[in-house]
Amino acid sequence: MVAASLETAMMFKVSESYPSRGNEAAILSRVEPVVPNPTYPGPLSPRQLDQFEQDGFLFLPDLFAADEVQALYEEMQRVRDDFAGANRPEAITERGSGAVRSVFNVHRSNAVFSALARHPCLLGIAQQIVGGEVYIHQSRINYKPGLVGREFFWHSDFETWHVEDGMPAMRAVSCAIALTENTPHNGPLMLIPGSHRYFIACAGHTPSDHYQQSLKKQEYGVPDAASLEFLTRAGAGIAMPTGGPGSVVFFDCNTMHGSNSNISPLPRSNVFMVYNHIDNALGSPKYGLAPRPEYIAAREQCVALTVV
Ligand code: 6CS
Ligand code: FE
Repeated sequence: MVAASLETAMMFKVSESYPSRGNEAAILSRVEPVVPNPTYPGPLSPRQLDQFEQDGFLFLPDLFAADEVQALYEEMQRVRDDFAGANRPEAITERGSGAVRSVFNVHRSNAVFSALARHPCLLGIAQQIVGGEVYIHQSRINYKPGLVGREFFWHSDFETWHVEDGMPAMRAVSCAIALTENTPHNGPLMLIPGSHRYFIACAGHTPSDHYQQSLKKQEYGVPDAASLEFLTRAGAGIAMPTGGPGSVVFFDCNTMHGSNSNISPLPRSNVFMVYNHIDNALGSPKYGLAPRPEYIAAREQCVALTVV
């Protein structure tokens, strides 16, 4: 067993670090495998798993039935109404309008979204992709309201989670569940296929308490123009999976993604769950940064999830 655990440790020998937030931008190679154990049991077919491994994301239209999503949609409205004007830290408001932009930590604060985190469709696929037991690193509802929902500039989530949360390795996967129509007009998620194979080191030293700005408008930990052009040309351009409520995008923690502002009158509301391998728990943030709050990056009671 020692050999096996040593082999696993070597397989996930994380490079000294994925340096970032220094003086220079750089394009580095990914260390970890994208799908470490393709034989790990789960709902995805071999072809779907290959597609995820290749592109760094997988779009599953209609993963949830309409009545299931309706319940999530109604709960999402209740959460927003509860948090609107409550001045609670988990609720992030939009620049300018003050509308609710995001509510974090819903997997812990809300029974409906806590059950969603353990839904067999989501949890089973997440375990299959990362190749083991998982816990929730972060959950959030991004409301992107009509007319005032602002953009999320291009970024790799892992770049932020590695530097600001001390996430050791690329062993996490996000899923975005559409709670409203995601159309080409209301600021849907855009991803760069193949970008997950490169780590883009970003220039610029991280301000303290950066999350207080970055969750509204991220300006540090964002890729430079040359790196974005490289990724877009190296891959298949930019993908923009659109679909109705209940469609889901699973994307690797390091896939470059972003979304435009929503100038349509219709909301683009999604709930995000981030599943982290149970052996990839957060360590110390890099460069002496203070740990971010628990509602953004879970450190306590991070136990393996079981399906509901
Ligand atoms: O800083 C974070 O953890 C958040 N920021 C973005 C833009 N995406 C991931 C996550 O929600
Ligand atoms: Fe993100």
